[in-house]
Amino acid sequence: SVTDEWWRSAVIYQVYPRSFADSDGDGIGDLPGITSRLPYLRDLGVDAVWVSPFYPSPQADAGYDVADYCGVDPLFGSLDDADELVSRAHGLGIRVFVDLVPNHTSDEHPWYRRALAAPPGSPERDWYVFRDPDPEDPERPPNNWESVFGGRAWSKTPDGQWYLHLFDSKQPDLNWENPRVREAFLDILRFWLDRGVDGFRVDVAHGLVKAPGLPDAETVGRRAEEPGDAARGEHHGEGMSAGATPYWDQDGVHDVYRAWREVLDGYPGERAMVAEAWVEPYARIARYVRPGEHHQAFNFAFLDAPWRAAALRDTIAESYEASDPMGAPTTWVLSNHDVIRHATRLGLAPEHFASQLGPAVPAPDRAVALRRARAASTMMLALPGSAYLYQGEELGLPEVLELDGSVRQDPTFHRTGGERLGRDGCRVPIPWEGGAPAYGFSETGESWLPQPEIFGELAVDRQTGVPWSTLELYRQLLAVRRERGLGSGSLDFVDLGDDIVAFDIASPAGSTRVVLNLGEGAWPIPEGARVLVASDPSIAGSGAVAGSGAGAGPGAGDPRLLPVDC
Ligand code: ISL
Repeated sequence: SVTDEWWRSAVIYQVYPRSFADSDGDGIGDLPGITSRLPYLRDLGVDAVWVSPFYPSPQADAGYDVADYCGVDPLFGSLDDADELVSRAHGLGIRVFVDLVPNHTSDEHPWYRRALAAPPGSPERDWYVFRDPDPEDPERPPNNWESVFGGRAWSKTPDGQWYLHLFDSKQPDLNWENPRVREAFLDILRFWLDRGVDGFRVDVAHGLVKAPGLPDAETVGRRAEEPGDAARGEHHGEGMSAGATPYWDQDGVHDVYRAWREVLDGYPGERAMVAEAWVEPYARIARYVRPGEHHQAFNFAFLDAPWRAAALRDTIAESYEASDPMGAPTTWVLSNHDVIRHATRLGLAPEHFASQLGPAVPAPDRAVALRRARAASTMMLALPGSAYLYQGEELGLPEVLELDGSVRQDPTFHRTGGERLGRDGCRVPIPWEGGAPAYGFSETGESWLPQPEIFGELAVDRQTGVPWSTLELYRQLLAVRRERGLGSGSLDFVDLGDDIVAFDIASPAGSTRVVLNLGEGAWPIPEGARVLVASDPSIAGSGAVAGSGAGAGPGAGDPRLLPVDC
């Protein structure tokens, strides 16, 4: 339903177009595929979808290399298909965010082609970050910056100048000092807002503006190479915090977002934007969300939090504390298209959590990881604030770790010669029907990445209507969240012992207790309480949803979480 500031408590579902549903049988998902599955998302109970990039692109980074911000890649359909998606979604009460990629374009974008064709020093080149090489050595780049995907952040052009790319060499960084770049993006915002989209997910929002003079990044003081640091260092290391890195989180970037916010506010219907800013500490993110800028920013704190009660409690408490000055509640994220799916991650040792971009990850015990993932999701969807879901997490899909190098497409894998595994394992196409070719992803049986057999068991049709399936758990969670007003409630921790994360949420619908038990013992169900939903049948038994659930005993070590109606 359309309420004031809907985004404050919204559940927003990320669709990764190439892997969601394929309508034309080429093995790559597309916009008509998404549209055909919108009723599924309505039944799941989400408020909005965020659709990852579907613009014309050479697909060097799965569409995060945009060659035209105002079009649709034929791979995914047409502009008419985009319009149809938005209008059908709206008809079902689902809002739509598109993904805006302002830090860089594709090297096949006409702006970049024009820049390359023009001489050094020309206005055309000024759209990007071109620089002469190190004066002492033309073979050395202008500074020591490194690409997030591995290797240096500069590549040489045929005329001897170098261009900056914080990501792949096919993703040249735009020059946000150039007012023409700024104007161009205001037009892009208007283009999509005019077509009816409800807002934007802003890619690499902490990038864009670079420190004047492009000074070397300080390498001293960065943590030494602990396991998992390869990835962690990119977005969680000291190097990222408080403006210390000359290419992240510069003060000047906020002017950009203030101008964008004015554009959004000029449209009816509470359009919104969410910042993807990998910045630490989390309090620093408040600067992206203060009034007049983004409505939300992703809170990635759960992606790092080890499976320990104290760590989870701290993560929640710190997130609320940090979001206080934001003027908006926090968001919650357990999975997305860049990280290890939480139905695998939560079974790994913490040093592997951030190693999506790191070397091979050992396969965890799937049952343990899934049980934890279901408990974590139950907790997340009960937390006040806005929650982001990544397609397939509602099926309990694991990360696919065993993909052969020959099918991997993430530039990270290729840029590092396979040293970093990359992100393909969380991007394997969604299984819709357990018995169909490509598990219903595509009628022809084509799939751009091979799906493992376990995907057949986890297919949507295999879980629909099945008690205790992960899909039914998510449906219940979203229903309970809505009925109990959890997303907009207020939270108070309850002390039920060291191994239990427990809190009460007060809302106009009443008080709801949420319990995540990581220990061995039982926890007391408050007098007169009724278990509304539980992540684990071994704990609440058949009474978990409607019965009394009294005396529900724990399975040894079973993590579990039961919102309880008090
Ligand atoms: O993937 C990461 C960690 O697992 C990050 O370093 C990620 O590259 C970074 O957070 C930015 O991500 C976004 O921009 C990238 C794109 O590859 C990602 O898919 C996108 O989410 C470049 O556009």
